Amino acid sequence: MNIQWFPGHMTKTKRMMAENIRLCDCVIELCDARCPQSSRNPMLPSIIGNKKLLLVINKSDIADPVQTQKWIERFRKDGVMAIALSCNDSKGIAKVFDAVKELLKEKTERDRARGYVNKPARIMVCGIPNVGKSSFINKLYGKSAAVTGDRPGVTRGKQWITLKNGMELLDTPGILWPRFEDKDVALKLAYTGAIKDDVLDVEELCANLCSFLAENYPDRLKERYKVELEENLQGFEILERICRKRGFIVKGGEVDYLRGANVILDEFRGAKLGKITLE
Ligand SMILES: Nc1nc2c(ncn2[C@@H]2O[C@H](COP(=O)(O)OP(=O)(O)O)[C@@H](O)[C@H]2O)c(=O)[nH]1
Ligand SMILES: [Mg+2]
Repeated sequence: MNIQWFPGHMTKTKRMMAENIRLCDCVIELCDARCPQSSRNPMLPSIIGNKKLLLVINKSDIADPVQTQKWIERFRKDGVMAIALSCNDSKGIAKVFDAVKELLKEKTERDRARGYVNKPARIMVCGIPNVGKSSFINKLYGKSAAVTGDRPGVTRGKQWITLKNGMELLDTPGILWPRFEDKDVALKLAYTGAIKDDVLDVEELCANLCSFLAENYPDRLKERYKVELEENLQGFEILERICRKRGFIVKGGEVDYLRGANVILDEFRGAKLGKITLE
């Protein structure tokens, strides 16, 4: 989470990732179901080249299911195989393996025709910070994964883990930098916690989130914070109302916006406001 992404770092990451991807048959990119587009790194397709890509829309347990389904269809229309997953759910991993098999079907057949039977599919996982890479890898390992150790041609220190179904997984994920060139994207990433909010004005961030919620999920705000939301209420006004309702007042009767903002952001990230999608 503390990685500072500067251009030199990005170039290095890109090169290392390209080296690793060359060793794989399939790249699994994780994105956040609450903002599937904003949580992707647009550079990835260019370094994947002709390797197969599976997009796993993670954290679907805390995103709006209707929107998640729409995103899956949208990605598929764009030629990207996408599936929804939650690492907090005990099920779902079979879907991932089925999708990988489907993606690699032609390659498997080609290998077989050339006499390579049961050549293990090699997978690597990548995604921006906090998207769930470690959780996902643990889920892929399941209960009985074996470390297969270094292999010829593999960058020193790289380890392949043989999964229960025989597929091989690179044990370290590719950490992609988040997109922050676009303010709208940066805001969504900050709401979800993918960008640390100490680089942003927390009160302004929360006021923006309040505006979004008032427009798209007003009932959630009303229900959670027991506030009235008449039309055209500005983000800061909503934040103020919530603060007053919760008694976040400092000496002298001033509204403690910062405290309110931290609480609302925490509650949003913890899905206390229900399953919400930001785009
Ligand atoms: N609700 C929910 N939280 C998840 C899911 N996957 C991961 N997380 C949480 O997201 C945070 C970041 O996960 P982590 O695996 O460390 O992400 P990484 O930085 O990409 O390795 C942790 O608090 C996880 O518990 C998921 O499917 N649903
Ligand atoms: Mg991690």
